[in-house]
Amino acid sequence: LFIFLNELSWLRGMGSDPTGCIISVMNMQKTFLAIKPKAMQRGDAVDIVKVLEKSLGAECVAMKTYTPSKELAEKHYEALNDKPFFGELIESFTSGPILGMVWQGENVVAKAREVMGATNPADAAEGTIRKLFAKSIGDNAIHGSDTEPGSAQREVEIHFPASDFTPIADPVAEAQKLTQAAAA
Ligand code: DAT
Ligand code: MG
Repeated sequence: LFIFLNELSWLRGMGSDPTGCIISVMNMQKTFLAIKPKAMQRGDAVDIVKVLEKSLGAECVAMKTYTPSKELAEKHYEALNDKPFFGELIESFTSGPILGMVWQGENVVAKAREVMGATNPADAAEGTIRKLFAKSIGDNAIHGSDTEPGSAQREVEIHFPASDFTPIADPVAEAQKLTQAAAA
């Protein structure tokens, strides 16, 4: 299998690096996820990261807390700037610290959307993060990149420019540490 994959990568002109080849064949992806300010304020960040770790089957490769600037929020939500709720959305996203994360794994963009649940928590399936932690469509606990091509990569670049992505051994402990520091 290994030799076959390596040949395939060569045929596609992707070079002969076996790791790069397997990653491309397996559809390895990164996605940007963020615990939103209101969920942070309710103290739900660590419990949400527990769900991600348990259900996503992926690795967290970057995590930080920060309060998004208006400029960052407007860039992040650029595609929605003609919506009637855009003002509220920006105000809410910039209202306090978020826990921004990059998760990496096989098909992780779509998997994260599944684990998050529907945008409106009234429509979210049982066991999803939004079913468990969201209060309303405007207070829906978590952001995750959508599956439009290029969307996740764009958001990773906006929120984590020039980062070297290294697996975090214990994302739950890291979230605990960061959220305590942000609250202090
Ligand atoms: P998602 O966050 O599931 O990707 P989206 O990209 O369509 O959903 O919208 C971004 C955020 O905007 C969403 O998480 C909450 C807010 N939002 C969406 N539709 C809304 C609405 N009808 N009223 C108020 N806020 C809304
Ligand atoms: Mg979206």
